[in-house]
Amino acid sequence: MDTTNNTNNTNEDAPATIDSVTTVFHDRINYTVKHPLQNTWTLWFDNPGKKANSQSWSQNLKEVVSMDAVEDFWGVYNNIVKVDRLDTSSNYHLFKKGIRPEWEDAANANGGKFSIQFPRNKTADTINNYWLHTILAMIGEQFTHEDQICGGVVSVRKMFFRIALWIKSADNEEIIQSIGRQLKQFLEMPANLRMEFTPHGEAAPGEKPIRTTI
Ligand code: MGP
Repeated sequence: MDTTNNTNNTNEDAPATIDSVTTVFHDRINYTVKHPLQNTWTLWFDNPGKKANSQSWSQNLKEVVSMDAVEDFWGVYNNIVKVDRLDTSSNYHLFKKGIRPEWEDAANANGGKFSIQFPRNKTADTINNYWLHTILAMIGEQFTHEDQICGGVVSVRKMFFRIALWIKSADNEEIIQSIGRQLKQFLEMPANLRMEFTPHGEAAPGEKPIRTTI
C-alpha cells in the first residue's frame, strides 16, 4: 500500500529525514517545512492599568513575539490569553514587523484607523472570533489594498471591546471605503453597522477629529 500521501500520519516515532519535506499536516511534531506568511507579524501587548497618556504610552508597550509562518501563528494564538479574559484597559496589537503600534511610527504617521465597538454585555464570547477573523484577514493578506494595512488592535474597556484596523494613508477616500467594506465583510457585520475611520493625530483644540463613516 502506498502511504506517501497519508496526511494523517502523526507517527512521532518516525522523524523526518533530512531531505524529506514534511509539513505539520504530515507530522505535527517532526515537521520540517512551515507555511510562510507573506509578511512577518509582531504581537504587542499593553496594560497601562490606569488611563494611558501619550507620554507613558510607549513605555507600556511590550513586544511579545514575531511570527513568519502559519504554524507559528497558531502556536502563539493557541497559547495566549483570549481577548475576553484580558484585564480591562489592556490591548493586543498585531502589526507588520518593523511598525510600532503607535501614531508616531513613520508607517502610521499619515494614516488612520477603522474602529468598531462591541458592547461587553452583548459580545463577551464572540469578541474572540471577531478578533481572530480580523487578524486572519490581515496575515492572510485578504484585503485588496493589503499593502495599506499596518496592523490591528483589540482593546478591552470597561463597557466595550473595540477592534481597530490601522492603515497607512488617510487621504484616499476610495481606499478607505474599500478596506472598510472588506473589514465588515470579513467580520460578517451587517452592512448598516456604523464603523468609523479616524485619521491619527490630535485634532486642534476645540475641533472634532475628522471622521468618515463606512
Ligand atoms: P486609546 O487606548 O487608544 O483610547 O488611547 P481609548 O480606549 O479611547 O482611551 P481610554 O482612556 O479609554 O483607554 C488612550 C490614550 O493612550 C490616548 O489618549 C493617548 O494618551 C495614549 N495613546 C494611545 N495611542 C494609540 C497612542 C499612540 O500611538 N501614541 C501616543 N503617544 N500615545 C497614545
